[in-house]
Amino acid sequence: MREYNFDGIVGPTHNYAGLSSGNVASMSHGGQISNPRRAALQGLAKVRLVGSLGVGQAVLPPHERPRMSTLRELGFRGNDEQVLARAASDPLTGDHALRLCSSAAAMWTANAATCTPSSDSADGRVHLVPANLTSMFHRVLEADTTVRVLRSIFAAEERFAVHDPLPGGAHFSDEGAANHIRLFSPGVPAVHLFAWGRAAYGASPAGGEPLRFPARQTREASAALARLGQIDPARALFPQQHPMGIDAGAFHTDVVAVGNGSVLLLHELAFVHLEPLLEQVRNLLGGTLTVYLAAERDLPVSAAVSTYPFNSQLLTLPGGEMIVLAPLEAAEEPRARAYLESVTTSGGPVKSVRYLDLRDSMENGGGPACLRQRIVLRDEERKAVGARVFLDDALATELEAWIRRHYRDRLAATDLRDVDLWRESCTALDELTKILRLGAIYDFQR
Ligand code: SUG
Repeated sequence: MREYNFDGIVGPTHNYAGLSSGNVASMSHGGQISNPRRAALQGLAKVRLVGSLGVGQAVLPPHERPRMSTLRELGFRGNDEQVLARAASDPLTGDHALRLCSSAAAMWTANAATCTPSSDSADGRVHLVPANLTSMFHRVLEADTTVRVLRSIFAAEERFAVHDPLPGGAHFSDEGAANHIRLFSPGVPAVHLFAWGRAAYGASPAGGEPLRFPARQTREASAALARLGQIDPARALFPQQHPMGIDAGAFHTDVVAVGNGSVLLLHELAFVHLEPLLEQVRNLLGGTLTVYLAAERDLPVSAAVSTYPFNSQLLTLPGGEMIVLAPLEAAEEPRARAYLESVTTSGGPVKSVRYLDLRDSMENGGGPACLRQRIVLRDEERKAVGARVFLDDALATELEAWIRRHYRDRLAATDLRDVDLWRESCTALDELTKILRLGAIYDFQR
């Protein structure tokens, strides 16, 4: 069994549209000029680094944007050029629809799906539930393409189950693996934490509700994910995201917690009723749980939200020790840096930390952990994948050349209406599906 980090390639329309209420970085950078090429190269540099550490690495493609089919569904008519022009200047809503339909947010593949490894599912298959992302309209648009991408990659049905996204709109609002933590320790079956921020039915949750920002994931969605993954109910826990954490900008669990093996890094405002939860996890793991808990007085949650020390990749290296890949912003915040240093100098399994420049993704609220979907595969499962998505030097070189050939280095809000941007993106993505051997996954290819 090996963990593969499936990173989302940053799309050609990466831009700052200020779309995500409750995501402080997205809200504060709205309107800024973006540099899609630099953003994509930063992402690729991380992919290369993880691959060079001997950790499993793969990629997932961007989605087509602007999403022309959605603009047409919203009533913008005419040829491509006219649709874009009309969506950019609606008398009532201005360019909002165009901004919603142009987001490159599919790059944050932690939100693409929730995955259960075959070792943890009752039927012995790998289960993938593409996230419906119904909390944010610009992200709802990802689900159908994600289904096509995952069904193309994980096509062998005797080994992989790629489910439909959860039905039912807001009641089953699912944000994917950003709210899922899988912990394990040798000799005991894995434990799954499916976190959620609000209850769609019944009395309001014991831990209270956020007042300022929306809670995205519902308890009902989390319960469905555990069922679909066929996880032993005795090993699935459903902690509530702390409403004070959400109100401070921790819209996903992975903004304030990260786990790997039997190691958990988290902020005290990650979950409500934290002590009993950790006790339960420890018992389920046979006593072996190492927790690095950051207290609010040492590392305020606002600082964790603005610098993302927990939105790190906590990786096991081939030699068995662990490394933290954190964003550069966390190195620049003394309390975040001190926290991560305390983890690596504690004598525990985490031996080192590396800081990465992912600023262009960070400015939309996406750190190292957001950019990747963790998929654990057995050797024979990996071999059953026909697509060319697993990283090697040749693929990295081709992807870099592809980015340099097709991506712009400057994008303002007014560029989104440019029909040439749409055409360039289609040309690029069409080429990418050939590089990655994915077949026809985009509307414009069908
Ligand atoms: O859903 N940002 C994303 C960031 C997702 C981060 N993912 C995880 N934490 N796993 C979001 O809020 C901003 C787009 C904009 O404003 O242009 C955005 O969608």
